[in-house]
Amino acid sequence: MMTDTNHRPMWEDLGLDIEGHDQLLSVLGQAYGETYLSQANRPKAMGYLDFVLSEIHGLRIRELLDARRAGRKVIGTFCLYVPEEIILAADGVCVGLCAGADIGTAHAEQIVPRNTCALIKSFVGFKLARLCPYLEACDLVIGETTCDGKKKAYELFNELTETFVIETPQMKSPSDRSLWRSEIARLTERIERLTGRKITADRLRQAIATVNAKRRVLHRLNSLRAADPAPISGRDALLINQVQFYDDPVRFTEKMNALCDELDERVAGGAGVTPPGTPRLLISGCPMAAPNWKLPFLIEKSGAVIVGEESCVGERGTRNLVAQEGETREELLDHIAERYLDIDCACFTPNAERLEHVVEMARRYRADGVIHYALHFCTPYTMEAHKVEQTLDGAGIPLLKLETDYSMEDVSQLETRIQAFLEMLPAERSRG
Ligand code: BJ8
Repeated sequence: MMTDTNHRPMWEDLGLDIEGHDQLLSVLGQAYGETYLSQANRPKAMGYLDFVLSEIHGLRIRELLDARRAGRKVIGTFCLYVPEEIILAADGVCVGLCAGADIGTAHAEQIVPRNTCALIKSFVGFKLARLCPYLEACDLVIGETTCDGKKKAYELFNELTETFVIETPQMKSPSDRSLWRSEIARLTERIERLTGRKITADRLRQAIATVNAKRRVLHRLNSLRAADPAPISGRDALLINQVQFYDDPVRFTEKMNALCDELDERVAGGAGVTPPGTPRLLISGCPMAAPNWKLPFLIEKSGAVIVGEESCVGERGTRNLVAQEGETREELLDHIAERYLDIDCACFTPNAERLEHVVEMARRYRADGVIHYALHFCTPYTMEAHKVEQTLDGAGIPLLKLETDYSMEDVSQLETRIQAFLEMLPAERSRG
C-alpha cells in the first residue's frame, strides 16, 4: 500500500526526501491496516476511501500537478476560517494540509519550542523534513491569526514557503465583523492576483453551490449516524471528514452520496456496524488532522462507537452553509464572511455557541457520554475544557477529558482511562 514505485520520479521532482518519505508511507500503511482494514462489517462504499488513501501521495498529487500544468494554482490551508469558495471561484485547487503525524517533530523542534502543540510541530516538521507532497505542490499557503502558536509559526513558515496570513478576529462584535469582511476582501484580491482570474459573482455562486453540496452530504452522513445501532464506525466517519479537505469536492460529494445510500439501507434494516447497546460517544475538541487516528482507534477498540465529532474535522467545519442568494460579488462575499465567522473555534472569546453545540450534538446523536480531546499545549481548547465540563455537568452528560499528542507513549494510559469511563457510563442509557 502507498508504495507505488511509479510515483517515485514525481516525488523526486517535488524535492521530497525519498528515504524519509518511504518510511512515512510504510508507517502510514501499517497504521491504516490496523486502524481501518481490520474493522469488521464496514460499508462497501468505504472502498473508495481505501483507494483514496492507497493513493494519498500518488494519484491525487498527480491530479494537482496536472492542474498546475493546465495553468491552475494549488493553494494550501490549515484552518476552517479560510474560505474554500474563494479559491474555487478563481479556478484554484484548495488543499487542506494535514498536520496529524509526528514524523517531522525533531526537525520542527529546531525552530519552534518543544511546548508547541503537535499540530503545529507537524506542519512545520513536514516542511523542514520535505515529507509532504501536498505542501511541495502548493503555489501558496494561506495562514490565519487564530491561536498564538499558529500565527507565530506562520512567520517562520513564510521563510520556508510563501504564506499569506489573514487576520481572524478574536471576538464577534460589529467592529470584528467589519475587520473580518475587509480580510475576506484582501484574501480575494490576493487569490485573484495569484491565479490571474477575476472572481465574478457567477463563479462565486457556483463555488458556493459546490462547497454547500459537499457540506450537505456530510450532514446526510451525520444524520444517519444518529441511528441506533450506528451504521458506520467513528473511525470511518473521521476518515471521510479528513479526506474532504483534499479530495476533489464534486467527486467526493458523489461518492459520499453513494455511501449514504448504502447506510440508508443499513438503517432501514436495523443493521449497525456494532451490536445494539454498544456505548455511543461524542468527541469534542481539537481537530484530528490526517493521519491522526490514535484516539478513535483506542475508543472503538475499547468497545464503544463514536457517533459524532464536535471538531473542525467534523461538524464544526461543516455545520453552516453559505447563503446562495445575492446578485453581486460583494453580496456573496458578505455571505461568505458571515458564514465563516459563525464557526465556534475556541480561539474566540466568549465562545458560548460551542458549549450549546456540544450539548445539542450529544443529544441529537444519542451519545452516552462525551470525550473532550485536546492536544498538549493547546491553550484555547485545554482552557475551554473547563467550561465544557461545567456545561455537560449541568446537562447530566458524562464527560472524560483527555490531553494527548501524536506519540504512542501514552496509549496504554489512555486505554485504561477510556475503559474506566465506559464502565462508569449508566448501564440503563436514556436516549433521545
Ligand atoms: S478553526 S481549531 S483549524 S484554529 S491545536 S494550532 S488551536 S494550539 S487547530 Fe484550529 Fe482553525 Fe480553530 Fe479549527 Fe492552536 Fe490548539 Fe494547536 Fe490548533
